[in-house]
Amino acid sequence: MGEEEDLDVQLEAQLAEQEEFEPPEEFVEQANVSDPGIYEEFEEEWPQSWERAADLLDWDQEWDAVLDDSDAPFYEWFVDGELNAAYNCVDRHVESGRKNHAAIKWEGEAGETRTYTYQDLYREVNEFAAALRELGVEEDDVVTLHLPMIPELPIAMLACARIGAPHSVVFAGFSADALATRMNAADSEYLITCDGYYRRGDALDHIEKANNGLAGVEHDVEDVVVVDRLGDELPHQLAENQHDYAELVAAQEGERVEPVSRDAEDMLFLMYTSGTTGKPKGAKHTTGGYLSYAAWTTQSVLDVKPEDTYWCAADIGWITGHSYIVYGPLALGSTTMMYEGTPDYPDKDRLWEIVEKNAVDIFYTAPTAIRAFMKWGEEYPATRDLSSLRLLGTVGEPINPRAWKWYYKHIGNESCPIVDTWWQTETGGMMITTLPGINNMKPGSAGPALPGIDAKVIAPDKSEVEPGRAGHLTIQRPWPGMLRTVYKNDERFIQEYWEAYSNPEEDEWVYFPEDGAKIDDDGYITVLGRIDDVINVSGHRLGTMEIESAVVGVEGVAEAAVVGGSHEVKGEAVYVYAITEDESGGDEDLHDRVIDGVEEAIGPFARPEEIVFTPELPKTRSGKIMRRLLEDIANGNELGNTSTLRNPDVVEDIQQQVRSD
Ligand code: 6R9
Repeated sequence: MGEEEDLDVQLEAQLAEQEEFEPPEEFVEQANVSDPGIYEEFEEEWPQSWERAADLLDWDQEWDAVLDDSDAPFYEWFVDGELNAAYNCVDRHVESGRKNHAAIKWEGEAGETRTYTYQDLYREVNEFAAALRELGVEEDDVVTLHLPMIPELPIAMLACARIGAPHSVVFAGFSADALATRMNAADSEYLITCDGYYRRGDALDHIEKANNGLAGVEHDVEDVVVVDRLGDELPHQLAENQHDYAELVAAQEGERVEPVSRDAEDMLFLMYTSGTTGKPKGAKHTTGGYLSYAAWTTQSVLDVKPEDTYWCAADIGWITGHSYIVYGPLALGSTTMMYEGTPDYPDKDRLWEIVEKNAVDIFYTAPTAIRAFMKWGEEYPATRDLSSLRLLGTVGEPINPRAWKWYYKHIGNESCPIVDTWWQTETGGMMITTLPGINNMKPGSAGPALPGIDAKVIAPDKSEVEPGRAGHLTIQRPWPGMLRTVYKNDERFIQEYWEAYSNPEEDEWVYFPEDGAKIDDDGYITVLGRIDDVINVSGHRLGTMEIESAVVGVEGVAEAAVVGGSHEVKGEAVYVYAITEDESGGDEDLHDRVIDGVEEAIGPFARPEEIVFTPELPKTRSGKIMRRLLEDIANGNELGNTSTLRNPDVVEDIQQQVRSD
């Protein structure tokens, strides 16, 4: 072994053992936030301290009060303030002399590129806003966007924001049924979709899905706008109320639409997310609080500066893309990257090629992607020049220390801090993470709560748990980016998020995110995962109840239980245990129909990893399915005591089936 190699092995061993990492000095020197006093400042001035976030925006009307908590937990932020989100993300950068700065840099899957300067964005957002108005979209009408990662998606979001019409973006991978469910829940009468898009070189039909979805919408749909992504590759006939996006925009050439002044508390968008029951919840986010919070966390945590090329490799169809591809970076006037395709097409160095080509400064992705990169091998990033990178981030699920260190070394060249950011659809933006210019990093632990955020790990009796012990994560104070309610369901809002740990008589309100966590002596929080019936597959949040109802809907299935089993790359994978109606034990045909059923009800990303047909499900004496036990089976864990079961014999049978697959 050569000397150099020797050294490498030594360094590797050192890295494997190291539990704490300091941010590099060069990073700290240039960081947007590097004064540790910020934590104290936020405490001393709270809630006034949040003006710091709101001050990042231009307001048409200054707020009268930072926080109104008189009707908690229905908090209001920046009371009576007025602003427009599109103005803040587009116009003001044009007005301040940065109109030729790139706003969106888009890479198509097949290598085509498009760059929108702030001026280009201004033009198209105005023209599409004018088109929406002409179609009849009014302020407060919910517009559904079912689009993949093409520039028309953020443009449509901003056009909606400009005219004060809340958008509800439905991830393009969601099925026709899932689209219909969300349009029904939001009473949405407008849909923006596209003919299709590319995935690994194949043209996928999307408009068929839209049409099938529309068939399931219970109210009249006024208009559908169709972006022509595939041109001649997918010829299709538009129905009478369907319009071609490009034609609509062309017809409005040169039109300008005055941005509507929205109350700070007016809804900016709805984002449906999975919960404990089968019905997705519409998280309602506001214009003032949400946008302030997205801008502030983009600046303080992601360290984004106006001259940066910043890339969040998520999909805009999820909250991460809303806050950290669209609203945060554009509010700050930076360049935000968008990539249409998959990370391994045409080859496994695709993302690193994009970083190299665009000299990306900041890169933000999910642990599931990092685990896939690890599996593919370090040779893929090694062939590319990644020296433009300054900061790395992760989001969506816990990151194991090994993956963290791989990311640190092979992507960040041991010179980029990593922010492991814990947050949720409901929180609007990041809540628990290190500030990269201040805190040391501990692989596997997200970090302390952000300034102004009061996170505690507590036991069922509401007492704080000792450091190192597992408990429930709670947030003990409101914050500007929080959801305001579950759309059209205030009761569910209280039930899901506040009931568990609040004390309404004393007017004490505690937010419960339904995650388990532990805290260490330095106040660093390690998030352990969901404690409700939600599983996290490749960073996608899925309700097991939603999947169960899809499985039970398949002809021939009598009963089903769905749990998450751990998976090397996906984090968790979907395990289905199903009882067949005729006790036949299920065959290949039924197996395939269960897969189809799940893909139809939710989408291909929810596809079961394993389907086990069983004559019985393990149940307690009171008749409850023992999900824990099914989880242990999926994970190949030792099973504890099964004697409390009504039917202990069934366990071995199920276990054997899982093992033999
Ligand atoms: C932003 C987003 C939220 C759930 C959340 C938690 C998990 C997110 C995490 C994390 C550990 C992190 N989660 N970030 N767990 N460490 N850094 O992902 O929103 O799709 O609503 O999922 O994801 O379980 O409760 P969402």
